[in-house]
Amino acid sequence: MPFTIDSARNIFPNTLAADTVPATIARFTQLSAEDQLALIWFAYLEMGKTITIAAPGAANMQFAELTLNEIRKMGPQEQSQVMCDLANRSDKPLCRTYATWSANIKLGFWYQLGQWMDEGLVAPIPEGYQLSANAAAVLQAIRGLESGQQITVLRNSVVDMGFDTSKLGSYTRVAEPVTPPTDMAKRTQVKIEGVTNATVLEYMNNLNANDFNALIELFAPDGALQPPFRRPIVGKEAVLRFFQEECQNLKLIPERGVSEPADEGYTQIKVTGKVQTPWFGAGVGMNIAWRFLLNAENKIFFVAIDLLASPKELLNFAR
Ligand code: 45D
Repeated sequence: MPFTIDSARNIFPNTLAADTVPATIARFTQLSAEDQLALIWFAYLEMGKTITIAAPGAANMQFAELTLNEIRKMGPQEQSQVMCDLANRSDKPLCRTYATWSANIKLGFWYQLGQWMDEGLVAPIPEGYQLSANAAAVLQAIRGLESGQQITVLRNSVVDMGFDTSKLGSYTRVAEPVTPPTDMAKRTQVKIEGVTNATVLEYMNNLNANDFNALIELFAPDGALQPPFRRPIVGKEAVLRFFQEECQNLKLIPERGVSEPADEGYTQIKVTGKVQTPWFGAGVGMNIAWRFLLNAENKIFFVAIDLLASPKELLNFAR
């Protein structure tokens, strides 16, 4: 039977993803806006003791600057209101602007607000703020996660704020500029124990070099990529845009894998290893699986990227 995107999603079904992440986000979303903001603040403070977040680059911040300066000029009550509006996904002009931003611009925006809250330039979380019992339980759940899962919860909560993009109608997406790929001479080559497939190796090397134009040529025209906890992104055009908007300066450190024949001359390959985000560098290594399905022409028909439930999963190649 020929593969469909839907059937491809089930290759290597024994792969255990960190489902605690979407479960925690779902509980978080149920909380009041005040609780959400206070909870992130407390989680962020605690995590800051062990991991350091990198300051976003200027290229990243220029798009949020007008909005940030607007907020800085407001009185404290108005500032708190804006932050609650974002958490409430309200239909307000500022929440609509926020919704047009890429994930990295949203993160940079909150990074700056966090600095200003710390410095007293933006209304802080009131001292002695008491979390509700539910919010305290969610914070406790976040404490129990490994750092790669914690930063994913934080990232997803930020990305979900603001007005609902699906209700925006047509709009212009705002993303940081795409930087040129790494010079050929300076590129690194990955080695994967158990995997010699050229497409998989080039996938890793091109992504590490920010060479998205070469990377996208590894995909079949109707190929798809499924990021952690998201629906597949289908078709070369959409996948390329995703790479340009959300995948600059990642560091992929694949370790090992297995390669097996599948139906219709396809090949399925599972690779596990670590990924670092530019936000935390080597400070946080996320445990990741890539599940590739390559067509008979050795093009990527489907690849899923999973955040793994535990380091133990790095060695799970059962089908
Ligand atoms: O509300 O092969 C305050 C793909 C309090 C591509 C705050 C990939 C109030 C293909 C503290 C101010 C991308 C899929 C808020 C591979 C408040 C591929 C601020 C995988 C919000 C491998 C909070 C890549 C702040 C992966 C500032 C898995 C929070 C990448 C900041 C994962 C949080 C990247 C930040 C992750 C989180 C990055 C910066 C998880 C960043 C997380």
